[in-house]
Amino acid sequence: MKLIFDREIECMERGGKQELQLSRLKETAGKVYERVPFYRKAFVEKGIAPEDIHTLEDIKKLPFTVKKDLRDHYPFGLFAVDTKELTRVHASSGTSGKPTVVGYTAKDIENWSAMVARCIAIGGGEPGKFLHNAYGYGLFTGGLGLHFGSERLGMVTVPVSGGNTERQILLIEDFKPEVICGTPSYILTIAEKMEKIGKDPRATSLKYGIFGAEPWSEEMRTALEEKLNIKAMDIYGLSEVMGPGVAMECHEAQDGLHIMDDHFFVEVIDPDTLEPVPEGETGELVFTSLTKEAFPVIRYRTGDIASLRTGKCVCGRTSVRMSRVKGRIDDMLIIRGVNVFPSEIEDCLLKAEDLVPHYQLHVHADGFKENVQLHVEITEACFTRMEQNLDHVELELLKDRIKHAVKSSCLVNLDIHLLPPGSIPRSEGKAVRVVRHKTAQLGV
Ligand code: DLL
Repeated sequence: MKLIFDREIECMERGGKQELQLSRLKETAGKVYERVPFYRKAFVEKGIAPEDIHTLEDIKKLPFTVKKDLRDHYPFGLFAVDTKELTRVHASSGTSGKPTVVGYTAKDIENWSAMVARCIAIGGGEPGKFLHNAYGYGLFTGGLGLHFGSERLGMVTVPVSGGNTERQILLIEDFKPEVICGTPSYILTIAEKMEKIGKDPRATSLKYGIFGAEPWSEEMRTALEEKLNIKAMDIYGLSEVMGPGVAMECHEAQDGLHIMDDHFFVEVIDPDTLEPVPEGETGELVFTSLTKEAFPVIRYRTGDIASLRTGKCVCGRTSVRMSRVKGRIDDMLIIRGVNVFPSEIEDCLLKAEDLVPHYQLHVHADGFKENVQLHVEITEACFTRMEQNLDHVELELLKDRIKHAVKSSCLVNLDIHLLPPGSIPRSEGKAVRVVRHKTAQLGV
């Protein structure tokens, strides 16, 4: 049962891996064609049948799936098994109306747990050590996904979930975990709370952080590593494809996320033309599941922006690696014609002194124009200095510095609003980086 490094799969030479992927792809295509009316119709409309898949390249002939398809078939219409065969469902909260629902058979849960176990091991976890799991438990896949993976790996799992930050700190001190999991923004909140109550976040037993579920930047990694004296690794996943554990960065290289490509086939496409982009170029991630039973997905368009690369990693693994997610297509702001992702702005903020990485972009639609304000908090030290120095010259200079930094790296002018420490709402799960305010449209 113990599983730290599945060398046979993770270090498989590419030809062998591709053969495995092709046979699993054929099986999945056959299954959805036979059992999911939505896919049968989409295949027929494209003039393709499962027997027409001869090579991995043929995947391009298959139809895409998008989030709306899940909503349109709410709750179980895209499942390939009878609901009697399910072991569990999860759902995403869904900002616009109904949630999107995903289902798992017992075999799916077994595969998912094994994949997350691999991910935790890739990120430095070991059997017998404690793992503090601060991802939210419930319909969100983060908490239970990491939980089952951690148990599968043989780690002592602390199912603390998100929230109650003081108790999190107590448990970290008393149980002495080596690994901590949670959204990067919430783990930062825990570290800041430790500082506030006079505890040294660098002095805990923690060695590795497994952070994901929201976009974060290299600068945020440095901030978390320095604050907590740990190695911080990126874990990626989405409920529609499985949940956490679709890809994970290794602690040896911290250089791209190893995709579980024995279970998923990944493509990167240009979201406008829908054509694949060359290796190394950025585009939208698209996943096809290769082993899922209850809810297989064909060419699921994630809306996440990243790039792919092949080649052996220094850790020895040969799986395809994805870059850090740069942002989501729907979180991308187009400010006076320039595409900007919140994570690019985060990079600039973290390079500036006197700021903490708590920020929000407020988008005010004013007729057909969008006005974007950047709200960011200053440090306690800067706030105290500002209170003593009532002419606020220091603040104006700081604003100018940020404005220039954002202008030179993201090519846009933003309205900067500096706020006292603690003013931006903290989240126990995914941080809200973009807030859209709607005002009346012109001519209405
Ligand atoms: O967030 C699953 C997860 C849980 C991943 C815990 C990692 C850790 P959803 O709630 O369905 O599932 O949200 C999926 O979150 O499409 C991305 O936009 C974003 N996301 C997930 N991981 C990362 C990451 C979980 N490492 C959506 N970097 C995805 C950037 C991420 N964005």
